[in-house]
Amino acid sequence: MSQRTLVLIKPDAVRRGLVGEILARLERKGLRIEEMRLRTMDADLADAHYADHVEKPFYPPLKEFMLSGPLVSLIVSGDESIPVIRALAGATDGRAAAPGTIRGDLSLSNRENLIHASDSEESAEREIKLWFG
Ligand code: FUP
Repeated sequence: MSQRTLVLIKPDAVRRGLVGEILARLERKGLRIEEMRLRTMDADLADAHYADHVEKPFYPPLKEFMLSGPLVSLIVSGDESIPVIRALAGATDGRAAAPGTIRGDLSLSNRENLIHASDSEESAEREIKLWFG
């Protein structure tokens, strides 16, 4: 079943010149880029995007990181794209993520972990609305 999902290529990836590498992995998998935009997040969007995390102790430094520079927001579609991209991204903590995944190959951090991808159909719908209206 084809699904649409929200992907963010985070500020660390933009700074490190890894946008092309990450896009290439999504494209080579056979996923389709429907929308793509370079932008810098603002505080209100961060609070809305991370509504589940705003009360957590790691949120202030996470917010600072997410606002620290431009990121690439995308709508990506494809068969089962939500679980497929979560698998390509790997575990949250780059130090623990499996080799072969984006985070496992390219991140050594639990915060600066290069990519966000919606974790369910409900969050994909909510996040696509937030980022693309
Ligand atoms: P994920 O779904 O893998 O992106 O991870 P979560 O939704 O659990 O967390 C969202 C973001 O919060 C992560 F991408 C990175 C950040 N985070 C931290 O900075 N510290 C933590 O201990 C956990 C998550």
